[in-house]
Amino acid sequence: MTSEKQAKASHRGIPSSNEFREFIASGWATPDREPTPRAAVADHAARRRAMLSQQFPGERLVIPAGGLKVRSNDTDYPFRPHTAFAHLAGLGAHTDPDSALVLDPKPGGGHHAILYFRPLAPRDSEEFYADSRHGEFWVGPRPSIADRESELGISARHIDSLADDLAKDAAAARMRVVRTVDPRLTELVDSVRTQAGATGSEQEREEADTEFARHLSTMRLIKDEWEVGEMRKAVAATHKGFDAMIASLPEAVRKGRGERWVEGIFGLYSRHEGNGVGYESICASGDHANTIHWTKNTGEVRDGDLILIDCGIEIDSLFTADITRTLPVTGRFTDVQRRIYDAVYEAQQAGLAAVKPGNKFSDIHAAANAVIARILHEWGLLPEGVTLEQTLDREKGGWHRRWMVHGTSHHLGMDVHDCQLMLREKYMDSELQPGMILTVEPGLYFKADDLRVPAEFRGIGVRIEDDVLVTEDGCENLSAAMPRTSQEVEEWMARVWANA
Ligand SMILES: [Mn+2]
Repeated sequence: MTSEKQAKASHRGIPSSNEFREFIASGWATPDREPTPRAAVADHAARRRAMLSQQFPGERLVIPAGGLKVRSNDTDYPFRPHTAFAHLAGLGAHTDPDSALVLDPKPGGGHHAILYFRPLAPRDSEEFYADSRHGEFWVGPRPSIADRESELGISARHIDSLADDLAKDAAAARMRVVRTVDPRLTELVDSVRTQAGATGSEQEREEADTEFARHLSTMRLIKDEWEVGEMRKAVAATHKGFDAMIASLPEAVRKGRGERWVEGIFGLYSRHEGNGVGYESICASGDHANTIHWTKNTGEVRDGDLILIDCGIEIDSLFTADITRTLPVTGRFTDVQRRIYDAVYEAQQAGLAAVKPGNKFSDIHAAANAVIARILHEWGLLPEGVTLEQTLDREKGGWHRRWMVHGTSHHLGMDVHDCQLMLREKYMDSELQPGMILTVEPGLYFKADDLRVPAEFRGIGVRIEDDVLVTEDGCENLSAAMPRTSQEVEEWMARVWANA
């Protein structure tokens, strides 16, 4: 509802005489704008809101988009709306900061959806020319109330009326807010509830809010047809970015600080194809691949290295891919690199085979891990005397996890770690259902200073990650067009370089 306050700069002067204000407000052509067409996502968002409405009958639900966060002085971080807001409003990257969606209970049941936001200020306002954070002269136009209403098919109101609207009949309706998004709006809801004499303690009300946030997160578990389509676009864009990174590898080697060069190439594609990167890109060459989330990307890319690249493009609807490929910088795996790569590939195949309705989410990890454990056992890396059965024992085993400390899968969608607020037991023990989208990403990590592995293994890290859709009878690998076997990867790289 309100962005973070920026420090005031006192050295800037804008004329403020009445003569100037009249002058700058006049002499502009009348805007000749068509009403914003209804968005393709509008019907899907309406269905999501109807589902939410059924779960919280009679309650007033407040879902903030969030506001601008100060980076330093008078500069802000790029704005990205809260995912629950984007999902339920049907807005994406073009959301205005300080927006909020309210589901207001109707007397006869159901809810009335209202988008609160800061519409475009008229040209005779001071905001137009003097507000460097919101003014049209500074940051460009915003939609009008009518624009948003026609785009989304819901009511829209000025954000300044939110406080009064929330206070109206506040005693009659229980109210919930997603607490973590907009501190000032949370504060407002808290004070309205207290003044209205809401039942329960403050702590109980906060717990009810937390449960609400969890419900919103869980709602995104099954993707509708439109969402699956968006995921396909995100994956296709990410594929293009990978092609470009492969093309850039020789230059990355030559230039030095090659990890940043590769990261930058992907960043270019992410901004051109979509809204940006879905998460900080991991461009990890050589031993850096053994840092699971290596996002510093300060290293060299050297001939003879494997470079592990884990990145995804977030498209304008905010759906993101999350794909990892591990590539030999020269275009050819060495024998030992191939051996380790093929082991991870085999584990990934086992994980993919476990993605089908009826199986549990945790079965994917179990299947991939069984392969990892078996191969590490065959390679003689488990401690002397530890059997395969022992290491696979959930309570007392786990030696093989030294070389793969992360999980194999997570849900994916508008957040790279989608549905993150689900309770852990529910997340892990849930049965896979058609419409879920998740990653399958086993890895093996042999750090340069790992004295428990043969010297030739040290400094090699491999992860392979794909994005899969659970179908009626198994799964569809949405990123199947991106080569995965060691031989296909080599052919892919040769093809990209031949066309470069
Ligand atoms: Mn991932």
